[in-house]
Amino acid sequence: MSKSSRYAVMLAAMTLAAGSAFAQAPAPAAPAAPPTMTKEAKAASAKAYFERCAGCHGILRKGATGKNLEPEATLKLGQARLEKIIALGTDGGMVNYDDIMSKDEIRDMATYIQTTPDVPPEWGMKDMKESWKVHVPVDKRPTKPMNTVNLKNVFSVTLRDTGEVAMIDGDTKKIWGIVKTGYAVHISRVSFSGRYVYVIGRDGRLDLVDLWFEKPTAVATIKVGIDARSVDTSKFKGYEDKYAVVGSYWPPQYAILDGLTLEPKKIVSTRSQTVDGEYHPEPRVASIVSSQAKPEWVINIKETGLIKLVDYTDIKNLKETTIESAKFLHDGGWDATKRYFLVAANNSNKVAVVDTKTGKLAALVDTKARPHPGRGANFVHPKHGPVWATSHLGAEVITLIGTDPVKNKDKAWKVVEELKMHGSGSLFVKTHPKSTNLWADAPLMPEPDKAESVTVYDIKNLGKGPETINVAKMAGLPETKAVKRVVHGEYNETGDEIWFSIWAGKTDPSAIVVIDDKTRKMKTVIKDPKLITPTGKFNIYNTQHDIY
Ligand code: DHE
Repeated sequence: MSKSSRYAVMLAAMTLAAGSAFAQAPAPAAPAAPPTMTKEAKAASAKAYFERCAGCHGILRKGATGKNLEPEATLKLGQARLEKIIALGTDGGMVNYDDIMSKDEIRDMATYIQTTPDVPPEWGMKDMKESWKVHVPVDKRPTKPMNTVNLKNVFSVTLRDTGEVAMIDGDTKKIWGIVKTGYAVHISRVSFSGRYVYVIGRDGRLDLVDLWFEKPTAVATIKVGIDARSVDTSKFKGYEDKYAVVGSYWPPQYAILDGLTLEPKKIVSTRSQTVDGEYHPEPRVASIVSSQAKPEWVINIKETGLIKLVDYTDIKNLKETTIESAKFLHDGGWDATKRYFLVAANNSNKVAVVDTKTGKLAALVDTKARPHPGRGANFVHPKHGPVWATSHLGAEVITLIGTDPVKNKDKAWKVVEELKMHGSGSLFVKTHPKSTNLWADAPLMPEPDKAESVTVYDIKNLGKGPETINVAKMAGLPETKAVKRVVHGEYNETGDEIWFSIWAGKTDPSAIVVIDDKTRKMKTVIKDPKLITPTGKFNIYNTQHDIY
C-alpha cells in the first residue's frame, strides 16, 4: 500500500475513534472538549481540509498564510463563528466557501477543525524511488525538435481541478497538447534550455514534460512528498538542466533530483528553529528560485522565516547559507538585475530582500498587510528609478519598492509609492520589459465584480490613476453560480499580449482572455471544453529567463 493511501486509511482509522453521533451542541464559550462527529463526516472533512485548507493553515494546523487552527484556538471561536468564517470568508484574505461547499460540509469542517490534527507519515528516499518512473529514457528522446511549434511562445497552463497542464501554442492560441499531472497541479517551471517543463502537483507528484516530441510528452515522473508546491532547476553555466529541486509542504523538506530523469539524489529536511528560536515541526518549503550568476538555489522556508542559499556544486557535501528574515515566507521574484531576490513574509507584513552576491539579507521592508507578489513586477519608475512591485492579500494597494542601491541609493529597499487598486485579495502583479502597463488581479475578493476585474496602471504616467477592467465579462461566458475569478496575468514572449485565466467552478465553462497590451482591449478568448479551471500560465521564454 502506498504511503498516501496509508495516510487515507490512517485518517479513516483515526476517525473510528472519534465517536458516532454528530453533536449539534451550542458553541462553547471557552475552551472545552472537542465536539464529536461521525467517522464518515470526519473522513470527508479531513480530505476536504487537506485539499482546500492545509495550503494556508498547514497540515498540523499551526497556521501560516492562514490562522492557527489548533483546538486551543478553534474551540475558543466555537462552532457558529467558525461556520460563518468558512462560509463568508474574512477581510484578511480568507476566501468564502459558501459557493463551493454545502451547508453540511461547512458545518462538518467547523467541527473537524476543533478536533486534534492528524499527523501524516514521512516520505523518504525509498518512497521516492518506488514512485519514480522514467517513461522515455534520455537516449530514446528526440535529438532535435520534432514539431514546428514556436516553443518560446508556448504557455504551460495549470488545469487545477483536472490535474493536467494544457500546453497552448501562443501563436495560434490552440491547445497543442494536454498532459496528465499531479492532483490539483500548482505551477510549472522551465529548464534552462527551454526544452523541459517541470510540473508540480499538490500531491507531491512532479512530471517532466519534453517539448521536443511531436506533442508535449511526459518523459519522467516521481512523487517527492505528500504535499508540495514549488520546483526549479539548475541554471548556472555548466549545470544547465542537470538538477531539479522540489520543495515539499509535507514532509517539510526539499529534494534534489536528476534534471533529465528525475532520479532522486538527496533529501534535506527543513525542520528547525524559527527566526524566533522556537522549534517548528512543519516548516514548509515555499518559493524556490534558481540563480544564473551562481550555482545556487534560493529556497524559502515558510514557517521558520529562514532563507537558504543552497550551493549545488557538491551535493554530497552540500553547502547551505541560512539567512534570517521574517515569517511566513511565501512567494517572490528577482529584481531586474537578478542579483536581489524579494520574497513576501506575509505574516509580518514585510518583504525580505536577499543579496545573492554577498549571501546576506539586504533589507526587511515594511509593507501593508500580507504582500503576495507571485514573482512580482519590475519596471523603471519615472521618478524613483528601478522598482519591484507586489500586490496584497490584505490591502487595496500595489506596493513599489526601490531596487537600485547604486544610482538611487536613498530609494533602495524602501516603499517609494503605494498605488491604489480596486480591491485587496490580490494574488499576482505583472508587467513586461516591453510593456508600459502594470496589471494586478484580485481573485480572492468576496464581491464578484471585484474578483472578476483587474487594475491596470500606465507606468509612464502613474499619476493618471488606474483603469479597472472586468476581464470576466470580456470572456462572454454563461451565467453560473460560481464567481468567475480572474487570476494570474502572464505575457506572451514578445510582451504585447497579456493572458488572464477565468477560474470558475470545475463544472463551469472557463476561458483564457488574451488582451492586447497596448489597447487594453480583448484580442481573443481561448475557450475549449478541455480548459477546466485554468489558473497559472507559464510562458516558456519568460519563465526560462525570469522575465517579469
Ligand atoms: Fe500558489 C506560486 C503556495 C494557492 C496559483 N504558490 C506559489 C508559490 C507558493 C505557493 C509557495 C511560490 C512557488 C515558487 O515560486 O517556487 N499557493 C500556495 C499555497 O500554499 C496556497 C496559498 C494554498 C494551497 O492550498 O495551495 C496557494 N496558488 C494557490 C491557488 O489557489 C492558486 C491561485 C491557483 C492554483 O492553481 O492553485 C495558486 N501559486 C499559483 C501560481 C503561482 C503560485 C499561478 C506562480 C506564480 C508565478 O507567476 O510564478
